[in-house]
Amino acid sequence: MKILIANRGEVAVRIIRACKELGYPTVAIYSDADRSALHVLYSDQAFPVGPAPSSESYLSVDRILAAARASGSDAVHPGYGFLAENAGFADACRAAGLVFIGPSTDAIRAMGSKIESRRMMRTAGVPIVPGLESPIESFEQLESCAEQIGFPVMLKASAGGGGKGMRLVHKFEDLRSSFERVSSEAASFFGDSAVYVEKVLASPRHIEVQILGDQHGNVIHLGERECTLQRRHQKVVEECPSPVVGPELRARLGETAVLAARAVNYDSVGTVEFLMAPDESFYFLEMNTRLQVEHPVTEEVTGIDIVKEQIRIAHGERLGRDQGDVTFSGHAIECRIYAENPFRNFAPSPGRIRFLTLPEGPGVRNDNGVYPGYEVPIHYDPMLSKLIVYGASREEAIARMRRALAEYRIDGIETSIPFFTAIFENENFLRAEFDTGFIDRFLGELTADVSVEDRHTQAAVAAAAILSFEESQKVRFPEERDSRWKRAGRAEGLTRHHQ
Ligand code: MV4
Repeated sequence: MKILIANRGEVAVRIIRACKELGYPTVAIYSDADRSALHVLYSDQAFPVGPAPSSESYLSVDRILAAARASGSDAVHPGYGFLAENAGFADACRAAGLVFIGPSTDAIRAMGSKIESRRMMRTAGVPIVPGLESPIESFEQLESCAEQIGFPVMLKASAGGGGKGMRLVHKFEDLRSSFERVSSEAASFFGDSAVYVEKVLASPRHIEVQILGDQHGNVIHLGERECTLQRRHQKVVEECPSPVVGPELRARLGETAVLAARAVNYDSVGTVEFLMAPDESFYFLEMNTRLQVEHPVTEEVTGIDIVKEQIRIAHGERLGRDQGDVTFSGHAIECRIYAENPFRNFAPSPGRIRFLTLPEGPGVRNDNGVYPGYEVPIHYDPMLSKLIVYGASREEAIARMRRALAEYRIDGIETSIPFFTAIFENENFLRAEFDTGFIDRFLGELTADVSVEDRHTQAAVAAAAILSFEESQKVRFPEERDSRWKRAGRAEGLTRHHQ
């Protein structure tokens, strides 16, 4: 069973590892910018699929299918991003006689429409955020809905997701312009102008449940992940379990997610996202019909290899376990390490990695996609690697993450590591007191929120902190550490000793 991985970077490496352990040969694809990427090095075969821009390579269905044909592949794993939730790609793979390692095309389609999925979920008995269940047909309809719900309201594009095509409306006067804006953005970005309105949840958390389903009607859950810490709708830190979810709430979240998955005959690895209010009420947000970036934290706590399960399920195997066999032990945390400069408003920082040593030791896992000497291309998402730690408790995991972040040495490009170092010192984070607004407030506090006379002190302290951080990260090559004289002396000593 030869598997083509239609992706790049750390996720391609992760999938190759699972295939190797299952005994399946792997085929990588690569763009012109990725000839020397790690996933190409680790695969058994590699096929070029076009120039650097992803629209001409990693998003080219025809070129990927041609590579699958040329390599004699039997199956395609889409990873995440790129074509992972593209129903047309799943169909095209299956039409070409390939196993698509993902759910049915119907499930992908149903979950691609927020309005459609809300209706399905309500019918299945899954709680949804109160609001419309059909596209807004006129401004008058929106007016009366918004009055009924009460301000603020949220306008969302049906084809949106992950924070795209969404608008918070605080007052009646802004309703019309916001509606027009979201509708036209939805039409131009997603080719679907359908928009609906819902109630705004105050201070929510983002809690998601990992699902496993097979082609024989079995569905189980692997517990929740805490993904509340996000910056511009990009997750920053993920934890398993959520520090605010106990066994009883976990069981209810899990059962609800299984209900959601069953409603679309879900037959793969997937994730049901919920918004959770401070009173622990939770509402269906969306379902991701793919493997997710943050899957490793669930793997660490359940001991289940989610990628291997996904491959087995796609080949028609039954889930090897039922809900009672799933146990949770300890605590895992993930940091997404990006090639971006947190001191320059997170600007991308592509370039050559001159030096790299990854943290190691007890409870540390790197799902890494780069190596020293590698040039980080400007063309793709700048995530380099994921640092995952495991501990018996949240406290141990946090201590381990601090230790691992301090061990991380990377030179040549800027990374988000100093940002994480600061988060793991924040009192509110340590007490697990945060909502979706945490990161913005935290970044604000780092810069503003100081009286004028304090600013100069603050600036000096920040400058000192940055300098000291950079000093600690400074790379010393082994050659530079001791002089030629010392080494020559040692060699001489050794020679003498052996004489
Ligand atoms: C919301 C919300 C509050 N109320 N919907 C943002 C991403 C998209 N998947 C849904 N999002 C939100 N929808 C209602 N009715 C707040 C957010 C939200 C958010 C959600 C999860 C994680 C981070 C977030 C940051 C800002 C807003």
